[in-house]
Amino acid sequence: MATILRHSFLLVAAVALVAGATTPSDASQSDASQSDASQSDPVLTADFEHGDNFPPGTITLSGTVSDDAPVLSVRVAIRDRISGAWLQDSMAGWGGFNRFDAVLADPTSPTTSWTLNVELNEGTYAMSVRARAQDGGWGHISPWLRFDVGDDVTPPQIDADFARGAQFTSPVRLSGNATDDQSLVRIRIAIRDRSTGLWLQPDRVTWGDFNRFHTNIFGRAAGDLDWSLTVDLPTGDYALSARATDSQGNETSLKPWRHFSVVP
Ligand SMILES: [Ca+2]
Repeated sequence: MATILRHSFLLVAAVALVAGATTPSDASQSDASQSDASQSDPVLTADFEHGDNFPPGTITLSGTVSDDAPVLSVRVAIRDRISGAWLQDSMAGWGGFNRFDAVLADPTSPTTSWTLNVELNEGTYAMSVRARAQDGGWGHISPWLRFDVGDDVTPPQIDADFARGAQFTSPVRLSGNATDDQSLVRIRIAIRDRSTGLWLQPDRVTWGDFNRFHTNIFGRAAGDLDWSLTVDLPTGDYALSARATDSQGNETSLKPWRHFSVVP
C-alpha cells in the first residue's frame, strides 16, 4: 500500500508539473509570479544511478548542485522501500519524514558538490534530494533514486541453450540457464523480429516497442536455475534478448542478442 501511495503521489506531482508547464500565460499573473518563472532553479545530480547497490555500513551519497545563485542547502531523505519509514537523525531509528543536511563542498559557489554519509543495513531504499538556492529557487531529483544495500554486489550470469543461428519450429521453446552467487529473482526475455526491428508484445501476437516477458523464473529463487518460455512464432528470423536480475538488483544481459530462425 505504501508503494501505491507513493506512486500516486509521484503521479500527482508529475501531472502538476506538466499542468504547470503547459498553462498558457495569463495577463492577470502578478509580477512576482513572472519573476519566479524567469528565475533558474538549482539543478541536482547524484553520483550513482537508479538501482545501484552498496555494501552495508557507512554509505557516502553524493552529487553536484548548480544554480545561478549560491546554494543554501541540499537536503536528503532516505526511505525504506519495504516499511515506507524514513531514516531518523540517529541513523538507527525509522519513522516519519525526516531530512538530513548534506555537506556542501563550497557553500559560496553556485556550483558545488554535496555529500552525505549514512549508516544503512541490508535493505532496499529510495532517496529524495532537494536543493534550495539563496534566491529562493529550489530543485529536486525526480523520480526518487532507488538503491539497494546488501552483500550481493556480484551480477548474475545468463546463457541460452541454443547456438546463434539455431532453427526452431513453432511453438518455440526458448530456454537457458542463469546463475548467481546468492539469489536470482527474475529472468526476463524479449523477442525481436529481425526483418521489422519490432518486439513481440504482451498479447504474444502483435509487434511493437521493446517489451520483456517474465520467464518461469519470477520471484525470489535459488542461485542456479533453468529458465524457459514457449511462444508461437511465425516463420522468420528473430533475436532473443534475455536479462537476469539478482536479489539485490544486479542485472546481466545476454550479449550479444542470440539470433535464431523459425522454419515451417
Ligand atoms: Ca549476485
